[in-house]
This record gives sequence, C-alpha cells and structure tokens, in this order.
Amino acid sequence: MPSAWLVGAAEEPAVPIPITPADPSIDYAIAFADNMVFTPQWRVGNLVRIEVMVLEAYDTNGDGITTAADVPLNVNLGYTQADLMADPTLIDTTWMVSVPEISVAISGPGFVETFYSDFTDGVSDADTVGRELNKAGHLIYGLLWDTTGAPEGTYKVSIDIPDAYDVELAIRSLVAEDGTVLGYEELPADTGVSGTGGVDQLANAGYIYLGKLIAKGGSGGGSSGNGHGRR
Ligand SMILES: [Ca+2]
Ligand SMILES: [Ca+2]
Repeated sequence: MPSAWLVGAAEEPAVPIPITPADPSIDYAIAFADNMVFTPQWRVGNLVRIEVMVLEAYDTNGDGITTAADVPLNVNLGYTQADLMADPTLIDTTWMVSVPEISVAISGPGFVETFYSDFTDGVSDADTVGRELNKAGHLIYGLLWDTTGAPEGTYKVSIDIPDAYDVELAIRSLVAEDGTVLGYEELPADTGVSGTGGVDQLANAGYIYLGKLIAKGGSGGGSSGNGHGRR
C-alpha cells in the first residue's frame, strides 16, 4: 500500500510545533491514512494504527464549493521531514494544520474508548494521541490502538478537533489503478460499512469505519479479510 505515512515518524522536534491559528474563512478536512481506509484489518499483534492529518480546505479551483478536489496532493509544499523538523514554523505555510487539541473516539459493539491530547501544555503521559512529523514530511496525529479484549465487529473512529477549525470534509487518498496516489477524495458516504464515513457537524469531527475487526488467526496482521481492497 502507498502509505508512506506509516514509516519513519520522528519524535517532536526540538523547537515546538506552533499551533496553526484557526481561519474562520476556510474549512478543514480530516484525512485518514490508507491503512484505515483500504485494509480490512491492519494490525501488528493486537495493535491497530490510527493515523490522520488535519488539512486546510478551501475553494482553489473556482467552482464555488470546497471539495476534496481542492486539496493538493502535495500538502506539505515539498518540505521534507528534515526541513520541518529544523523549522516547524514552516508548517503554517502548508496545507497541514497543527491543532491545539485532538480527541479520538473509537466505538464498536458494546465498546467505547477515547484518546486525547492537549498540545499546548507540552507532552506528558496525559497525552494519548501522538503528533509526529513522518518520513513523508507529513504532520500526523495517531496512536496504536490495543484491540486486546475488543469484541469482533466494525469500529467507528471519530476525530474531533476544536470547533474553531470547522471540519467539512472527511477524505482519503485518491489512488489510480496502478497504485499511484493522485490526490484526495471524500470518503464514500456513511453506510456503516468499512471504509465509509463522513463529518459529524455537531461534534465537529470527521469519522470513518475501520475494516472489520476479526478474531486473530495464525497468519499475522493484515492478511485476512477481503472486500475493501483497492484491487
Ligand atoms: Ca472547489
Ligand atoms: Ca499535553
């Protein structure tokens, strides 16, 4: 899978990542990592990677509406991980958004678990959502969800950011037949099945349904299930 997001994430840079001021004149998108979208069950051991970006979204192609087509593939403007680590203030010039706090709610059959981080008061054990600059130069938020004890079923993952950052889009990579990542597209509308999702206006959250969590077999993480792959 073309998910460069998954590898090479770095710790917080020496210089703190500044919070991106909320702009009331634009919208914001929650971009879900491919492993959350395309793979029925992506996990190592019992750990499922939850990973998103928060992106700016506004009408760039002049059609009067803000859609995923307005968000460029190159959301980091070509800055590398090293560039951004050396000068995190560059993030403010990109499409990537550094939010002051974020909440991740995971809900499924008889199960709810919530993770939260406040990035304005430093990093402590109270912060259970990570914030990293990955190898692709993406500012990502994520965590490893330990599914030990979680019942089988389809889980909803909801990413809630402060209301000042008006979430209007839940998006994923737009991938060509040959695997080339072309840009972004909206998640298929919520039907409650894996890979679909949308925006919860009341919560100001973007959400997605993960691939169905099934009992672990002997074949290792990510190898089982079907029906939601790209090919
Ligand atoms: Ca547009
Ligand atoms: Ca904190």
